[in-house]
Amino acid sequence: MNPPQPHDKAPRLTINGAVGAILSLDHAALAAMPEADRVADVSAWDPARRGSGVRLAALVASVRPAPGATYLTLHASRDDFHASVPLAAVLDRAVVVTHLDGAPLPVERGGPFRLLIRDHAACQTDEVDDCANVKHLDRIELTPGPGLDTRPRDEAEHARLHGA
Ligand SMILES: Nc1nc2c(c(=O)[nH]1)N[C@H]1C(S)=C(S)[C@@H](COP(=O)(O)O)O[C@H]1N2
Ligand SMILES: [Mo]
Repeated sequence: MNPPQPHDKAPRLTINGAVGAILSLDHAALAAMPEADRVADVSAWDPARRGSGVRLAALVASVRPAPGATYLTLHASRDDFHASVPLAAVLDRAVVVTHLDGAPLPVERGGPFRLLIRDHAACQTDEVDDCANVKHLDRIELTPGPGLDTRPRDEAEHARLHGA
């Protein structure tokens, strides 16, 4: 891959949809969030994951969700992957992983931003499953009811996705 060109914009995480205020943050802004809103080591949540991040609840609170916003629709434009999960079910148990060893989370690790849900269900067993741990996350959309969801719906689709 070519090195980033000077005109490349720093990646941003946008939170929009049914909100009072749209938020768009780069790595520096996410790193500067209050200590209480950050998770210094996500391996405490999931031993298989590394890095630091921001509590989903803090990001959602900052945008002032509309009363009717009941779902979070997570968008990864990089590979056109999307998942929509009930807001109440994930709000207090998810973190957006933003950094690894002080640098932006690499793409190979699901960066530049990646959702991580604590105690998620196994793939395809629940609305809040491992498949909802969206990598290359660039937009979190608050939606009135379920939004776009391209998670694999059966074993064959799942195998195809992971084998790709
Ligand atoms: N952008 C993006 N995020 C994604 C996927 C994907 O294909 N694209 N696959 C999902 C699925 S089906 C699973 S099970 C987990 C796997 O995460 P891992 O590769 O870190 O184990 O990522 C989820 N997040
Ligand atoms: Mo999955």
